[in-house]
Amino acid sequence: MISREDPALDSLSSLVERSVFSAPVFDIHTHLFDPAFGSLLLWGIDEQLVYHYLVAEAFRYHELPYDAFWRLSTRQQADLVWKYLFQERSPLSEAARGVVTSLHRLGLDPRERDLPALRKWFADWKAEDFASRCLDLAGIRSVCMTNSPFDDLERPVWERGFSRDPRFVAALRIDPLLVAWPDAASRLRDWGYIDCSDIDGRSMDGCRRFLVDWAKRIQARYVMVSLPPTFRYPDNGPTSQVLDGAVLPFCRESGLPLALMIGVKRGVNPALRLAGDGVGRSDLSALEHLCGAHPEVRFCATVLARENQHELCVLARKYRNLHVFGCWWFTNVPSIIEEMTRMRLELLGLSFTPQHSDARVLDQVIYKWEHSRRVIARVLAEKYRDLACAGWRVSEAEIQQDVAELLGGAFQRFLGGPC
Ligand code: HDL
Ligand code: ZN
Repeated sequence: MISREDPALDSLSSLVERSVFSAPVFDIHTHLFDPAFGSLLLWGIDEQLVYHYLVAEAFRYHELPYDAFWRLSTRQQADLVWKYLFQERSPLSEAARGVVTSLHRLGLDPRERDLPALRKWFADWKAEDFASRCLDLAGIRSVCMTNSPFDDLERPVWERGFSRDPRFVAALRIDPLLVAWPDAASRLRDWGYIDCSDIDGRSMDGCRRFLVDWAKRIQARYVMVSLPPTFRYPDNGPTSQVLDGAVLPFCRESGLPLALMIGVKRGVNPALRLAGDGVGRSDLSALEHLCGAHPEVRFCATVLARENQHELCVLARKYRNLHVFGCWWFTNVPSIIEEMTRMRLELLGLSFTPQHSDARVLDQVIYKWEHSRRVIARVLAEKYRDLACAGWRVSEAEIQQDVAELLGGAFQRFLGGPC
């Protein structure tokens, strides 16, 4: 047995950090788009500054009425965020520090506080070149988009067709089907899939045809939905009915996993628009019932409340058709990433995916992965040290194999093959 202070372990942390920082990542959930989507792919300093995390934070420092802010141009909104979060005080929050990290890794010095000069630097880039630059700096080999047929800007691009950038894979996002059936039904009726919005055999057959068509069109890797803390399953409501009538049969027949993101309270402060969503503690018995009642369906899950994280890990130990992923949204901060990753390693070994970026702006992948890799490396080194003290020393090759599992390998296997 060796002690934690054994000098032989000194090199372990740097070896683990080197392995984590050099491993290519499969970023399994983002809001980025293939450059073929044009302006839907957000990038550059102004888009970074008007990221809804930063807009919400900046509102805490000014009295501008919400509507007055929203009437400003993107550039004017960015000027305000820059003033309140970067000029008048230190950018200490995770999202503000992220802007600093991304600019620094792109070779820019944000300390110059010269927003016009930053804007000029970004203006010289083309989107597809900048995409390659950001993915290279972030060490990303594959990005999973969030693709919703209900998005009126995105749908026409898919319907027109385009040659795909192989680095950008698709996930079929279906929230309206499960949380706003009446609205979804009227769209499905417009598109000729159903002729009546009652939830019955006919409409559910139409809904399954819609899922088959769109999963094929976008070559979806999985199906995804975000659900409120009040989500219950089974119950007599439309969510359970559409799950049982269409979504679960489709996932069973297609073999596509269903990714559930549970715990979001949409529109807690509607005046903040995209920044106005909140978090609630969920009853994970709904997930327990889903995994138990449908053993032939594969479920991925991430939950938004810190209080739900331990029971999610325990649930994953009960059901091998449940894959835990990411530190979603309000848990995507170093203090909670560290706590969650340590808990998951201790309860699930390497059978989970510790992180996804959830990036909305291309530049963000640089900071989101830099910050998360640092935390994951720190926790992993601690667990390898514990393992060494128990009498098991790992080789560099074994560390690299474990890290590849965590940064996309385990998820790819759960998906059923290469992404
Ligand atoms: O529903 C989701 O996919 C969330 O990630 C929301 O898009 C949220 O606004 C977000 O960007 N979180 O990081
Ligand atoms: Zn998201």
